[in-house]
Amino acid sequence: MASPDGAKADLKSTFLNVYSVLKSELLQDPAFEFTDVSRQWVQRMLDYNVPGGKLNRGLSVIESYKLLKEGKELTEEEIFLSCTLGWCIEWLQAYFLVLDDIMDGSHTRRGQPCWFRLPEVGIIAANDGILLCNHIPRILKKHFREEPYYVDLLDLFNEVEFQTACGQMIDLITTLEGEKDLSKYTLSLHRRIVQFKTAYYSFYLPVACALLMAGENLDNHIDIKNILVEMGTYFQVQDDYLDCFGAPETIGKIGTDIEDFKCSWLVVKALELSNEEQKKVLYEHYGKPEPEHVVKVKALYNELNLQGVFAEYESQSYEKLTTSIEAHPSKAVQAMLKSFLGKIYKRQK
Ligand code: DMA
Ligand code: MG
Ligand code: MG
Ligand code: MG
Repeated sequence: MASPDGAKADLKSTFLNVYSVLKSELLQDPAFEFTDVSRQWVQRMLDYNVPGGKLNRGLSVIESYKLLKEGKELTEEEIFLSCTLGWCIEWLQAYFLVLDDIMDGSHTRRGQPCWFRLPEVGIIAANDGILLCNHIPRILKKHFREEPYYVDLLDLFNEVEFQTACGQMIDLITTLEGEKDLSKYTLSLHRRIVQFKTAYYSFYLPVACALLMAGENLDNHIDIKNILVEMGTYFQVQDDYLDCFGAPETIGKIGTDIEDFKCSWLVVKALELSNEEQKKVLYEHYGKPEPEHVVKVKALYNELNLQGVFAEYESQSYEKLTTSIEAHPSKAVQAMLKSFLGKIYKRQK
């Protein structure tokens, strides 16, 4: 019998093979007359932005579908279709990240320069983002048009895209010059931002895809959705934490939240725990691009022991999530949600 690690590697290589298939279909798309130059551009843009991440979101569609099928052997067709939906989520992620990096003024992503930072790309990256987004309905049309759940799938992607864009909007407009007011940075604002910008597309979407493939009606699974949104919130708190305390070599990106005046979980906690003196430090130095200001903010985070506060939050979230998962009536659903949680608990990247 193959070892669990071997099975994992197999799944990943199957998944990557499906990427090559989807990519070549898009590069032969009859709706556009590709020239060699334009085909090469798209090919390079896809290879640079789509497959280089952890692939957790994409892989979890297949894993979730398997667990929902309670160990029944999947057909070739089912494997291909679940991988394809996994890639649609990775495409969606690539689309949001290409644009997010422009808007956040980031420098690196997945251990390489952000796409828009390449001198020959620059602002063309904005249109590449649009292309990535447009690829999704093309992939869905090609492979799912005949499926009974096609309309629900399109609707799901549309809804989740809209929610994510709204989350990005509130993430960005809270940082506007003239609005720079730390007193509005509360846990409830933070929750709203991260629920919309991260939780729906990163956690709910993969499982919702698996549920649709399994013939389920999503309206009957609001309880699963609620747990996944909680998990996604915890995941984005980790992202906020790693932005400051993670190792750039490990997370593949250099944090910009302090410079960008982001409503990060860290600044919200810092505000909660600060005395008047410490609050002054935050008001003076948060959201300024120069390193001397960033250093001051980081020193305050250490003084307030935010690493310890985060560790406490992390174990509490894990316990709470485990309790809600175990309250779910279906063992298959429990297994699926637990595998999801296990993947992100105490992640370093
Ligand atoms: C990212 O939030 C959210 C989306 C939808 C891309 P973020 O800017 O904190 O992400 P990152 O830290 O990866 O730039
Ligand atoms: Mg960002
Ligand atoms: Mg952002
Ligand atoms: Mg971040």
